[in-house]
Amino acid sequence: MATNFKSIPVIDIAPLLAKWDDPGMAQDLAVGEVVKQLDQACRETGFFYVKGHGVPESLMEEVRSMTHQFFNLPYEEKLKIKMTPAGGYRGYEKLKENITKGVPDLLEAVDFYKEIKKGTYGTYGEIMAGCNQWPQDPPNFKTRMEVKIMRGIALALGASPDEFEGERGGDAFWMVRLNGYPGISLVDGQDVQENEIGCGIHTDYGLLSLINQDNDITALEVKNLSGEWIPATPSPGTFVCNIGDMLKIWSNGLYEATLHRVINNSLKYRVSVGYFYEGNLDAVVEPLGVCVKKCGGSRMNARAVYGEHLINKVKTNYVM
Ligand SMILES: O=C(O)CCC(=O)C(=O)O
Ligand SMILES: [Fe+2]
Repeated sequence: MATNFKSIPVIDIAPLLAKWDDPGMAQDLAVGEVVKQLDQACRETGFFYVKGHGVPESLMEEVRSMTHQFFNLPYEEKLKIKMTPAGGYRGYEKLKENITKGVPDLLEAVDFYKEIKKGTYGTYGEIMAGCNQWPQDPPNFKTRMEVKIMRGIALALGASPDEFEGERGGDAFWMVRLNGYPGISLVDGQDVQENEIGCGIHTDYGLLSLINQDNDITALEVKNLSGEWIPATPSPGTFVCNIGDMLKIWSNGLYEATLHRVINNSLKYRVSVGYFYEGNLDAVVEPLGVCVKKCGGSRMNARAVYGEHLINKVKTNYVM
């Protein structure tokens, strides 16, 4: 349940990363301290910053800088990797092609998903099959981020560290998205007004999202219980993490998939790079027994198959 949080907590996850595959991790005191903080953040805010993650700041900066370079290219160049439904929704979407609840977003983006072949994962594989379209320019674009925080979150829920692996998330249908938000300046000869929505109000779809955002612009905002928008002010060297819809169900509603939006009211172009750690495409998502028990036996009325949830979203997310 989200609360009236006024700020977003910062969690140093270094002790968790040091022990993430240690059979004794659940008994380790330092890991326990991280797990406690994760639990509190997931319950109260649904958002937190992580530091001590081991990804060098220079690499985070390089990823953002390449993203700026890509969005800076002429439109024709970006169109070379245009996203199409036939290509499994992978590639470049131009400004206002992405819509949230029917309203176009002042956003351009490039989407990557785990690559899958047609014929795998039944109907979900029919729609989401495809290879990623990596830009030729800038070179050395391909990069990866790793996620181990879910093991800490599993412990925080009182489950075993590998609860979200195997048939739940062991073959995660991950997504990477490069987001580009023009500032309040001329876009294609047209003025961008203040408060134009870069990314409309939404929750993320899967387990856990990690956002690497530009250091100098505050644009991401998170909604608290009384409806106030709390800024996720950049904190250099950290990733912003947030809970997705599937984790809300798996946790029986103990953890919140908090609403958020992006408004870039600065003069400068802003980028963010999101890594979305999702369930398996065919994962059946229902409240975990341990979480139902924590809620005194009351079970939230929700069930999903991750692929179905995702496909319902991608089919209505674009005007092309
Ligand atoms: O640009 C951001 O900071 C966040 C974007 C976002 O919420 C998303 O891609 O789901
Ligand atoms: Fe989001």
